Amino acid sequence: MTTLHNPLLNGFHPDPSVVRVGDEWFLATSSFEYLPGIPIHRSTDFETWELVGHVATRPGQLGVETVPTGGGAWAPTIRHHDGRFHLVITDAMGRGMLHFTADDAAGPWSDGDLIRTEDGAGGVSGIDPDIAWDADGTCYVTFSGLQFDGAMDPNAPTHLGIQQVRVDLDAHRALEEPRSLWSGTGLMFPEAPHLYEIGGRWYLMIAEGGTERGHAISIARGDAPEGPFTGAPGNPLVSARSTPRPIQNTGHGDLVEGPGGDWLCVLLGVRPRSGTRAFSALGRETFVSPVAWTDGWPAIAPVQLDPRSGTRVEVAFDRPLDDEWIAVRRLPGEVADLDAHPGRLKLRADGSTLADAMPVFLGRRQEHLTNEVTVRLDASAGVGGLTVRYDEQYHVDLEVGAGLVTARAVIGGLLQEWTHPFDGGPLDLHLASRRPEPGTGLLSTSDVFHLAATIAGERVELARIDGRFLSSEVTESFTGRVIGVYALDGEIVVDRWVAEGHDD
Ligand code: 6LW
Repeated sequence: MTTLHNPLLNGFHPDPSVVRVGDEWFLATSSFEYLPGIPIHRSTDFETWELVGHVATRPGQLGVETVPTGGGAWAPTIRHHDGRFHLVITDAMGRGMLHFTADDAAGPWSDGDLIRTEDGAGGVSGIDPDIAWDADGTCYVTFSGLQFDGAMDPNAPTHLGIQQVRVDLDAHRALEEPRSLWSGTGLMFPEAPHLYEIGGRWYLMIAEGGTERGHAISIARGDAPEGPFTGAPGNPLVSARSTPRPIQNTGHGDLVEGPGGDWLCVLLGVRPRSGTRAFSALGRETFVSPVAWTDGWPAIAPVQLDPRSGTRVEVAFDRPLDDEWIAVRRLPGEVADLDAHPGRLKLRADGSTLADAMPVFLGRRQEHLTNEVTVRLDASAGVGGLTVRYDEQYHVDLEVGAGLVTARAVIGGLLQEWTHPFDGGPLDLHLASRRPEPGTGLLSTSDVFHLAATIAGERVELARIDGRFLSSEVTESFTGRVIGVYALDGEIVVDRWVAEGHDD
């Protein structure tokens, strides 16, 4: 029996899509404005997952260099057909709806082709594309008809429901105008469609209700890939709405046959902490739940929280960076220099700051709710530090330079700083997320940041900052916390990175 740990992928890994190839499973998730983009994890037992590569590892595969915060790589679908891996995704406010292929899911992947409309004038307009083939080899792209029109009102965007086109994949061109399909039970934002042929029937599974607390998964079935589809009597199959479950916002699922032939559903969720509002510090993560079939309909069990034991990651920068390192709208290799000082990481400032679209920043997803990162850093020749970020407007920094160690909270337009004199040289910076002290009454929060530095052998705590301000609810973010090192002026050198965390 497979042990299903949840989270399946810790840290911000939303919008999961999974495909089985023989006795291997490959799982793709969204990456938004970060590069490398679209991480691919692999497993042979659905318990242990290994990051084997990314789809977007070269400039130009995605157009994230110019996307606004939260744009970029939204919601992939990964499939395997005729011996090749296929991945479709919308590069939101970037290149549009793209199709990538690869012989090996670990890469290299193709440059990505825009899926054009029937008249070839532009790209098919929508998000969350799915790709499926019928027995004749006809290719169906089914997607959510959210329109990124210029006057898009985020609270009332133009949404055409679930749509579908047949596509000539050689020409990357739709063969028809988009057709509307069954679009759920009437909840808002029908999206994340996936089309399956199972047991001689065609199933259309979607998310609806929005990716927040009302998120849900619903399904319909029909006799043909283009429908008509009839909704399941038990819809929604999944939702945590109005429940006290520790995993909320469950939705955006993908079905797959797991080890031993049991069906599974991977889906996104969050682990909010605090009172009735609660705050999801890490953003949307990937979870998994068993599926049981009855009378030709799937039933998906509520996601059971079963976190793995904690982790410790130690990086000495004496070898190439591993694939977990990410940068904002540019590749890590454009900001990280491992050659200038062998065994050390150098970041050279380029005039950008953390408020800019392309900061000199190199980070990793925060994967645990209780977590501490320590870096040994030398800012003798510049200004820089360690930060946990959601985006340009929401980050908490520990900075060294100009004779000071500075703790800083940037929360929307608000800024607060705490300083401690420092006479230079290498030092250890500590950025921790800890559970809040047991308080009185109902008021609490997700976690508390503890910002400290070891100066002259003594650990000095500069500040404690409420962690709610860096949660997906407060920041209105699709991503999650990313912890990394950055340079603002001159150059900084990092000797060691140690990240330890657990989910107790
Ligand atoms: C994704 C869509 C969604 O494309 O958010 O809210 C988008 N739901 O399914 C980014 O995760």
